[in-house]
Parts: sequence; C-alpha cells; structure tokens
Amino acid sequence: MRYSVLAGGKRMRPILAIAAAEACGAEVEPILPHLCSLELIHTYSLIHDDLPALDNDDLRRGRKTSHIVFGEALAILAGDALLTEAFSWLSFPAPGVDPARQLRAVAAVAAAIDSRGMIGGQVADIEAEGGSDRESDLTPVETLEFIHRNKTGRLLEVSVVLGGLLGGAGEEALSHLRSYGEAVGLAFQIVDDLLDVEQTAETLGKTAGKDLESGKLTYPALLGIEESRRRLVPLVEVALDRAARLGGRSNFLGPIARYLCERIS
Ligand code: GRG
Repeated sequence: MRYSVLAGGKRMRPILAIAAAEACGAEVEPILPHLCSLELIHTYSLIHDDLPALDNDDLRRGRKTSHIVFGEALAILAGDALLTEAFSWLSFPAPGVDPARQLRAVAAVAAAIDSRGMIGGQVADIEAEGGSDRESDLTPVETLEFIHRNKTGRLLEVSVVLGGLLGGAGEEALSHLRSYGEAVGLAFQIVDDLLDVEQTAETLGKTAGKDLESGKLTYPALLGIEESRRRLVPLVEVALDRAARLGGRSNFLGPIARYLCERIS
C-alpha cells in the first residue's frame, strides 16, 4: 500500500478537493484526511488497472508496478485494502461538518466509483477493446466519451464535489463544482490519450504508446491529434466559467484546470 501511494504522482484528486473546499471558504486542515482519501482510491484503481488481467503494465509512477514487485495476490489485496482504508478515512469525525452532509459526501464518493461509475467505465473500456458483440446505439465517439466520463471523469468530478460538500458549499455552488469537475474530468482523459501518443515513458513514469499498441479506443485514434486538441477547448472554457462563478477569495480552480490541460505528464 505504501509502495504505490508514496511513489508520487500528481495528487490531482486531493488537490482538486482541497481547492474546491478553499473556494467555498473552508478551513481545510481538519478535513484533510477525508479529502486525501481520494488518493487512496485513485492508487487502488492504478494498482488494479496495471494487473496482468487488466492493462498488464510493469511501470507506474516511475517504478515497477505493485504486482511485479510483490506478486499478483498482494497487489490485488493492496488495492482492496486501499479502497477500504479510503472509506475509513471518509468516515472519521469531520469537525464542523454536519453528519448528514458527511454521509451525503461518502455516498457521492461511493456512487462515483461503483459499477455505474469508475468500474462501469472500466468494464465498457474492456468490452470496447475486445470488440464486444453487445448491441449498442452509441457511435464509437459516444462510446469513448462514456468510457472516459466514467472511468476517469467521475472520480475527478467527485473530488471537487467532496471538497464542496465538506467545505460547506450551497446547492448553487455545488452545481458549479459538478459541471467544473465533469468538464475537467473528460478533458483530463483526452489529455492522457494525447500524452500516451506524444510523450516518452521517462516523462510519463508509465509505459508510453500503450493505447495504440493494444488497439484501445482513444481520442487521437478515433479523431486524430488536431481534433482531439480542438475538443479540449470548450471543456476548458466551461471549467474556467464555473470556477469564475464560484468566486471566493482563495479560488485556484481556474489555474488548476489550465494546468490539467497543458500538463506533459
Ligand atoms: C479490478 C476491481 C477492479 C477494479 C479496477 C482499473 C479500475 C478498477 C479502474 C480504472 C481506473 C483508471 C486506472 C483510470 C485511468 C485514469 C488515469 C488517467 C490515471 C492516471 O492518473 P494521473 O495522471 O496519475 O493523475 P498520477 O500517477 O499522476 O496520480
């Protein structure tokens, strides 16, 4: 568990949660464990995603993947334990937060990563890769958007929602945070698809060119690099607009959205 969490990573999910709580005027120190629980969930998903039965990767965050170092059984269990630990952190007493709100926050995180959220997106990804014969009314681009919005987007979206819920946001602010998170979540995965094509393993800290090699459904594969970059523009606009509407004396959500789209790793 420590090997994978402490390997580094950009820490985007807790950063987004902290930024959202701060934009709502909250003092984040007492709720840091709750906000940082998202990194445990994210790391669990990476450990499991890298397993031979899923993406079968041997490099993550610049290190050998968990199953290469500790074996498959311990990697599966490390992921399971991180997921469980995350919900334990989310249920710690949260000073100054109404318990009903905290319960709503825990439910929101669970919904984002369940079979209709992150796991559902991962299942759709596997089915798309294998050329599923399941009937679908969706075009390939719609299928791809469904995968990205769920597999990657939902956890990023709930990160800002969690910050808002525990940070005391009103319903209007929560709705701005939700659409900010939705836009940033999809943009994040489009950038991830582009980086897989454009960057090296050394910069990324994970295997590069993997999507193309495994015939994965990605934005650059379906639409090309130029069109993929073009599709980022309205998403960034929405994110910047919603961040601006939130106001707040300490609001870093706009610069974070820009960073997420301009990042190189
Ligand atoms: C097998 C029970 C079971 C569950 C697996 C694998 C999985 C559930 C979900 C997949 C979620 C996943 C890995 C999505 C990819 C998201 C993504 C772009 C990850 C990279 O995120 P970064 O760039 O990584 O924030 P760092 O290392 O910086 O934190």
